[in-house]
Amino acid sequence: MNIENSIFLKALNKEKLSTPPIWYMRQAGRYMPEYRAVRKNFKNFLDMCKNPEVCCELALQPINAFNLDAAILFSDILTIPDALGLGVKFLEGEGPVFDNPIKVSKDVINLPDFEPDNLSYVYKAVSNIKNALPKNIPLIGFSGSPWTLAAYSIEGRSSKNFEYTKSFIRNNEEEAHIFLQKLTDACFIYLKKQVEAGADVIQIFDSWANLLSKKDYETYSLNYIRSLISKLKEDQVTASIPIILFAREPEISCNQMIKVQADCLSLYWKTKDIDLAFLNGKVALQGNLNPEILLQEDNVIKNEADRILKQFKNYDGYIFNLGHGITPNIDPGKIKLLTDHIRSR
Ligand code: 1CP
Repeated sequence: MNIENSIFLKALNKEKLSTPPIWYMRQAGRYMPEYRAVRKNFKNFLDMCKNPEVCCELALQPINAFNLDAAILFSDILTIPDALGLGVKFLEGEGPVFDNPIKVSKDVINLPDFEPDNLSYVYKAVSNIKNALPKNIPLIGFSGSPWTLAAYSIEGRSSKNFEYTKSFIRNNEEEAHIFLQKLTDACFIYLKKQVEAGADVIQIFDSWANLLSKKDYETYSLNYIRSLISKLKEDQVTASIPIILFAREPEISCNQMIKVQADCLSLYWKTKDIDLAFLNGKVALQGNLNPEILLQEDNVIKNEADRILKQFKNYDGYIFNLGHGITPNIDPGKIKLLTDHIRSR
């Protein structure tokens, strides 16, 4: 079996399949005992990401455990801000914390150029994972969206509402756009390097799409995603690579979202009123089981999976996934149950 037989790539190409391909956002991570056994050897999470052999082992853990239809690079979206000198650390129980966040407008002007070779540990992880994977399992490379990377970089940590970020963009519109453009250029070269190293598919995570009003979403996020995708589609190296876009609860509908020309939309679990008749043939869809369902009894999980399978049954190009990442409190046994159930339908 080689990569042409991949049902994941077929679905991304909008082919109808009797059983959907399956992978899970955050499929490698703290919910797996195998992951925790490796993680305990590193104090700072980003140090672990800087070790390509370890990243390879971690990316393969869920493939070996659940026989999934796609692997995802083991890394994090915050590698780019770290490479720009913002000093990203992941402290126990705190999430990401930046030593040198963007606090005032001149911090944007003083940023160094993005040096793609600062992230060669990521490209090495990609090539290691690609070499270790079965030939028919595609590898997903990824980046954050420019907006999501800007939000963490300005706030300096995670937050519920990112109030400082919102006031920064209101008060420093010009520098905000300079920063977003810089991040867009960095994401493009970073993703291109991942493809050169062996990534078969790209996913862009706009995890903080929900912070912005409809108008601001267009201005500060979607415009830059559109520009990133068009650069990838115009470059010889990346032109034929399918692009998946995940946006968490954006103010705009899927019908509007397809304007950015992603090949597949990864649906947040709360997404309502998906206009399947309009979208069919235009874009592949991925999603969107609520990860919290995985905390419930087996029958609840099976019923909810059946409801989703029925919803997308006649859709051309459907990938089963969650509507956001697996959380650390989920029992890996539930992932096995869900995967087996979908394949048995
Ligand atoms: O201490 C630990 O063990 C760290 C936990 C962890 C892991 C396993 C973090 C910190 N990142 C990751 C890996 C990761 N992150 C992957 C590869 C693993 C896989 O998917 O199998 C990917 C694709 C990401 C992407 C990522 N990082 C996103 C986008 C997806 C999403 O969930 O919306 C985001 C927002 C991040 C930031 C981040 N990194 C880590 C945490 C805890 C967070 C979220 C912080 C917050 O709540 O704002």
